[in-house]
Amino acid sequence: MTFLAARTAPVPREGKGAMAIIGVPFDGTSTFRRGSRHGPAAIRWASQSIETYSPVLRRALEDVELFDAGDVDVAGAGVDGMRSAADAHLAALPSHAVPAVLGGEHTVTFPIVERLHRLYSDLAVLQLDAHTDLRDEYEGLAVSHATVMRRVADLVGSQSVVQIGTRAGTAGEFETARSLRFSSSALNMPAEIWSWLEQRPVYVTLDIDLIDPSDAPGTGNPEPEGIAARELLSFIRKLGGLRIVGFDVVEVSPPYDPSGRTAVLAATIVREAILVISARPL
Ligand SMILES: [Mn+2]
Repeated sequence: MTFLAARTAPVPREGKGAMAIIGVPFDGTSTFRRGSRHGPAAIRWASQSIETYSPVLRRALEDVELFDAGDVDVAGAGVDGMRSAADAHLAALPSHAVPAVLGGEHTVTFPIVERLHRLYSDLAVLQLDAHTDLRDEYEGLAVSHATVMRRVADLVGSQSVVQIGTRAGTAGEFETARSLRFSSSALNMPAEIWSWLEQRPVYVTLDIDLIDPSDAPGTGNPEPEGIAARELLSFIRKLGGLRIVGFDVVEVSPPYDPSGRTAVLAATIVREAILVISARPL
């Protein structure tokens, strides 16, 4: 099954403004409870239940060069295997295609950012997440769902990372967060952060646990006091002013939400993000 209205044909080598859905069904380092490897399939399935048209944005997915580039093959892979498989999957796409990545645990962000950082040396990363994900090491792993943003910051530079929605982490992580360009538990950014982001290519990584568990219970590590789904969607619709070169929605874990509403929300976020980003081709 493909994402709503997406074509299965290969992305044309020429052109611009194409978006490519990519699933990374990996949850190998999840510690508390696994299940996000089922995220890509659940989000694609849930997407069939929503409209292709956004009445707020007044655009439809049919207006977009949208392709579903399938899942990265991570069967039996550890973190290193996942990283090389994801990199190879991206390498097979034309560089003009904007990746729209469905996780999987948050670790899947790292190989995507690594590749985009090779294409855009001034890449900024906007993280929407309940957790800071800034540990230096976790359970013996340097690259895991709990360290992923530390590794991203090491790669692109702390001053190139903006995190919002973060409300859980260790004292040490919150200390590290002070070295980032911006870090806040709220979902608003000062004008100077917006204008800083407007001046460079941006990758957006969205951990669904940013959302309050009442709106998104299907995730591995739910955190109370979260952002409402409605608030997040209006934030996403404001991202049209940025030059977004890729994004992901990670940590949707279908086994913990028999209602399916977390996956429906994720599909809606992906639709709105695609419509906003594609309205402004790279
Ligand atoms: Mn996270």
